[in-house]
Amino acid sequence: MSFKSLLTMLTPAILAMGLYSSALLAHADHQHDTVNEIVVNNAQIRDFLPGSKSSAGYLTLVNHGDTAIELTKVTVESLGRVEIHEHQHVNGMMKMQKVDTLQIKAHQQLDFKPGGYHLMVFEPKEPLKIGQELKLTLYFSNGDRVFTQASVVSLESQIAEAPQSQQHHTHH
Ligand SMILES: [Cu+2]
Repeated sequence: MSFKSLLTMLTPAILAMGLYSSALLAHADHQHDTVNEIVVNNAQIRDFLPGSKSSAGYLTLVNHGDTAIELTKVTVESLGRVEIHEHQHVNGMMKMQKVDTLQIKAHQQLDFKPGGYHLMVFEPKEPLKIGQELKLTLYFSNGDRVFTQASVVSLESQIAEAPQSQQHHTHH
């Protein structure tokens, strides 16, 4: 039996379990909305460096649905503005640019990480604290919204947890 048909068989059970556990674990870190078949994990917001007007955020997004979805907006509690950015090589330089919508194909996993897609966050309403949990909301073009809790992390811990970082690509 293929993995996919197994998954199809199991999906109703998984959905039922998900609904049950999300009701029980309303405050769990990896809370997600199973109805949308979109799962968000490991959301992190890097603490602002002294004097810096922006910081970065990362997360993992999985579309378990059979159709593509489009992420159109992200908001984070206590932060005035959040943008979705991507990195691109332009004439041998890594540049980042804002993207308005981001498509996640059916059954695709998208990792927001250093050197790739990331969130840029601006305008903190008060200083962030390491370990603090902030409510993060993802908005999709079909009207769906998915909530998660993002942890505030230090730059040091974020570098330590991101060994696949491609940030230094421009230096060879
Ligand atoms: Cu950026």
